[in-house]
Amino acid sequence: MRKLFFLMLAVPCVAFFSESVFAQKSPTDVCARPSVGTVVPEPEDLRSQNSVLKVNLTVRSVSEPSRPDRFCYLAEDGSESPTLRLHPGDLLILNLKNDLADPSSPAAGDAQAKNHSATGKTSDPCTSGSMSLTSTNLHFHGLTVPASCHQDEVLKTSIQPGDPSFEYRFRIPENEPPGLYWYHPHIHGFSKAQVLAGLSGAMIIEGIERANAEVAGLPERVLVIRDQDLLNPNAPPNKSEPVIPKMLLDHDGDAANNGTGFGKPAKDLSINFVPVPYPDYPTSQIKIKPGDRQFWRVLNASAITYLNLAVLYKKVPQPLGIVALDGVPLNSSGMMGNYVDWQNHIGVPPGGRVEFMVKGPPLGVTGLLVTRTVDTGVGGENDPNRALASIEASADAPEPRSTLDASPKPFAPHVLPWLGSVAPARTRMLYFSEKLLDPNDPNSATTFYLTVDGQTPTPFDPSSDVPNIVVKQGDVEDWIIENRSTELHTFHIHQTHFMLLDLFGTPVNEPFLRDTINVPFYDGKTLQYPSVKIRLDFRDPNAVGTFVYHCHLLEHEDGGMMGLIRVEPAARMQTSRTSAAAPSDK
Ligand SMILES: [Cu+2]
Repeated sequence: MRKLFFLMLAVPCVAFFSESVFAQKSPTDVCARPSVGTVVPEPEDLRSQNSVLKVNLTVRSVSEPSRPDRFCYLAEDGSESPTLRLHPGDLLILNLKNDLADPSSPAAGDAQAKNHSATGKTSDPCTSGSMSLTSTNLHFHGLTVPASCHQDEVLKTSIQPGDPSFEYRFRIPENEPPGLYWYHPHIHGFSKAQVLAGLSGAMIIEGIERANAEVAGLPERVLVIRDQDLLNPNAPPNKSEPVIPKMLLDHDGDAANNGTGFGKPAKDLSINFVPVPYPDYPTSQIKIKPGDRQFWRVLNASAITYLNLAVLYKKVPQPLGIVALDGVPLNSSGMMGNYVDWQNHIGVPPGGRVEFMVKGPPLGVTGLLVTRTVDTGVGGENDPNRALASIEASADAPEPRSTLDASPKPFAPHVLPWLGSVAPARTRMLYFSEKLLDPNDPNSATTFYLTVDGQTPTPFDPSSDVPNIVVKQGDVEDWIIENRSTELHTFHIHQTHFMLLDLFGTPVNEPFLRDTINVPFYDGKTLQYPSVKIRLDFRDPNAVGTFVYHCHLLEHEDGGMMGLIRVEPAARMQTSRTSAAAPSDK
């Protein structure tokens, strides 16, 4: 009840918010962002034509005094972070130009670019591996496309300022599930800074109405929720908050979780770039026709913020009909008919996506899209209750730009047996852990580990080519992932999806797929560490290659909470097995 009490107060708070404090006017148009309190804009849609989507994106940045740095993906039409829309089987050709300048030294980017051309030497972006705040690359989160250069390779691929435009070119697999995916940089050590500053965009594989006819004909709305450094870091919490929050900082320098659901958040949130800043959270606006049924496709593109979304009308949580998680329809096992999971709140970890049906409020009622608090553990960041958008019903509200096909042709049934029915080739154990530089100082620097049981905990080493795990393409594996730290982590693996089997050792009934999963924090009391057990699918030949699994809290990933996996072609595995160096592949 206490949570709802706060949310009731969130709307009146808008009246107290002072224009001058939150003024967003920028002296420059580079990476321009909408103002606080404005209508949530729809990202521009770039759609494939004749089975090809050709996109030119430029990565730019701007640094201004007393504002968080802004980085952006700029399309040729001037739009930022467009939504890339393709069908299974379509070809994506994305040319990425790096125009980044180092925010800590405004001229540095230019200087670097000049050096580059002056020496005439450009390192090959495919093999450079040179990663800095001004290097960039792209990860296509959720897609099962090969981890090779110009496709979805992030270990060596690094594009520098001054490099010519870099071409990403791959075909969306015919069997890629329809749903919400996303693109973002994956520069080791700098992912958090780049994503916090705004580098992320949605990608939609079309045809979800062909997978689940319940959403056929619905207007669709893409909502990208990002986090950013606090606009008002020194402001005290709003007086309406019912508890006095602790103002402690955690070892990462963010507001520490105080477990109350209130207080200063570690980061501000924005929704389609409309900021909703602490401490008053003046809401952005979503306009909708009264009672209109819509399909909302929500991406948590935050670097470190967990979401727990709810829609409230007259303070009552509304039913949200979940159709897909992490880009995969919930009914993709083929055994569930037009399954819809009705919930009144939905947790979305950093990197996760949720796609659900929601009905607009009746005329005269203004609803709220909120995120409820997430308890991230004593070592975690504070993710308090806060409003994101007001949902305003009006008869003349414009329809969203895009509507799903009203009479879809169903997809052909899957060729491969459902993952849940395949026996795993082996079971592995991994664990998240953290180590303080000074065990007696909780605010000292932390090293982050994601370790295969039996190996020595080591932060991810980008210069090492030795995989922690070697898998044979065609296999299905079960992994148990423990959390031995006092904060929540989100496991993510590239190139494939997985199914959740157990939580805390108790089986769960989840006949669907994810690509991010929370692993609950250790509270120091239980006899066993919290764990999840997942079943991973390495049957797709596109998964062959070397790629990563990691925590999707980007400061953890940047800090070393990442491991290397090599998926070997089914045939080669037989001959190279004796020489395989991977310690885990016993
Ligand atoms: Cu983590």
